[in-house]
Amino acid sequence: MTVSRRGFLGAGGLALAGASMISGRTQAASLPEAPTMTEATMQPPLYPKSGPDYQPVVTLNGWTLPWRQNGDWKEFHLVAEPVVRELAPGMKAHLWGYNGQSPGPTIEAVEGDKVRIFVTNKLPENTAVHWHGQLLPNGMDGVGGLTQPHIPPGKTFVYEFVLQKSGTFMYHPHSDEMVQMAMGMMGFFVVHPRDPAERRVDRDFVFLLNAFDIEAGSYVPRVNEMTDFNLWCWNTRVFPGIDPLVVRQGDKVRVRFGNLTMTNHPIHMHGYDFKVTGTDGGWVPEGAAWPEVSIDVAVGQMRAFEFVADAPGDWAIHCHKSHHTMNAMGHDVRTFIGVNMNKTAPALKKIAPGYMPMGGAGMGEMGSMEMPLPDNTLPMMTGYGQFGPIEMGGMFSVVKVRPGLAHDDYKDPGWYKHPEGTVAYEWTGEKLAEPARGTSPDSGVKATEFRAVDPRKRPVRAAKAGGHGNH
Ligand SMILES: [Cu+2]
Repeated sequence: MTVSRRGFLGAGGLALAGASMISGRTQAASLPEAPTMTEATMQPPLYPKSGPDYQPVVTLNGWTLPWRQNGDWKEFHLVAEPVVRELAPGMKAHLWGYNGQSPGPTIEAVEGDKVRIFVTNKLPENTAVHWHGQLLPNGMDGVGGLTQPHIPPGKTFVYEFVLQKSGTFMYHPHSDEMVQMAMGMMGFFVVHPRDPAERRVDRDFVFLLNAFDIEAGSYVPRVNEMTDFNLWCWNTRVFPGIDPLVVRQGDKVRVRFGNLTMTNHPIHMHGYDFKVTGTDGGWVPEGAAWPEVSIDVAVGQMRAFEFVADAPGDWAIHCHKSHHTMNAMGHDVRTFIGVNMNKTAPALKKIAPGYMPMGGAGMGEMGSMEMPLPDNTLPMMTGYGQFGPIEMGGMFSVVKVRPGLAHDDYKDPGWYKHPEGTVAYEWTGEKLAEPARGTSPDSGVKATEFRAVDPRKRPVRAAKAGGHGNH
């Protein structure tokens, strides 16, 4: 794990604090260290060294926040601060986050734990942290102005509460919330059951859905945007920058996600049906878990689903809103499908030198196109698989199910080697007859031009040809 130490106290100080058995606030006199992460790559799961056993989660392109045990209390230290986050190779964003990254580190603990979370504010404005979904004393709920004073720049506040139940939670600011969430401030919070056998899985993946509006060539999101975002992210990453979900064949797998964007996302996984087993309100009773292949997650909600990974392969997992599997795209581009661009291009080139005709046969060609881009932006769709460009961006990744992996091996295993005879293939046998619908019998117009014909003129021509009035 690449964790650099901020050095709030040395190793000696840590041992001294750990040995102290004084309970309550006086113990908080010494701050626990606040580790920071400098990389956007997935870090290995953090196995518990004491207390009840559990299968730790892995955070896509993220990490779990180390803690210290201090008497009865599990102590964490979050630092709210400006960060630089790589969204995918080729683009970095200047955001706000926690402990070096956006989103912040995942907090993991166990049902019944007493947690003490220090929050240091290194932002240029007030902040506060809300523990989304947790049952806690009102004054620990983190709503600046309502349940506590805002945390001013440079100050550290302490949150203390007992984890009432296991499940899937988030944390995010409740202080200048619109700006601070648009700047990337959020994190995952997982509470494991006290009984290690309860709801046990072999792999447990977590990520947050977030969205940014960053103009091509710039670094800072436009925080006032409400609908027209151009970067649809999982954990502040876009495809092909999102980690694959690497799974050992036969494993029981859980995927949990929370939605902190301004719209809903139907998350769809290929190759499997799965059971929806959790919401932010808690676990779905086992007999009531329902089957899906897509599960919509509304704004502010979380969902968890589970499946047994019995089918090996490279299975796509993505948001089913097709605009959300695109990177920075202009939404004011006109549709040219069916237009014969060879006819219009010469005229357009006269007024716009360098104009490139495209879109007449769809936009898939953009997946393989290498065009000069401004600094610090990403192609609209990109990412290559073993058979060519995948033509995706944004909220897209791959569940890679492989036999024989070690139980804690999350390394990308490369592309799936398909057994012979199991890949869709080109028909090379007898040539098929051309379908009769290829031309219009009345006009003689070629199929490629057909839809570009002015429809107002067609009845006239049809009448001249006679007979076929019934198209
Ligand atoms: Cu979506």
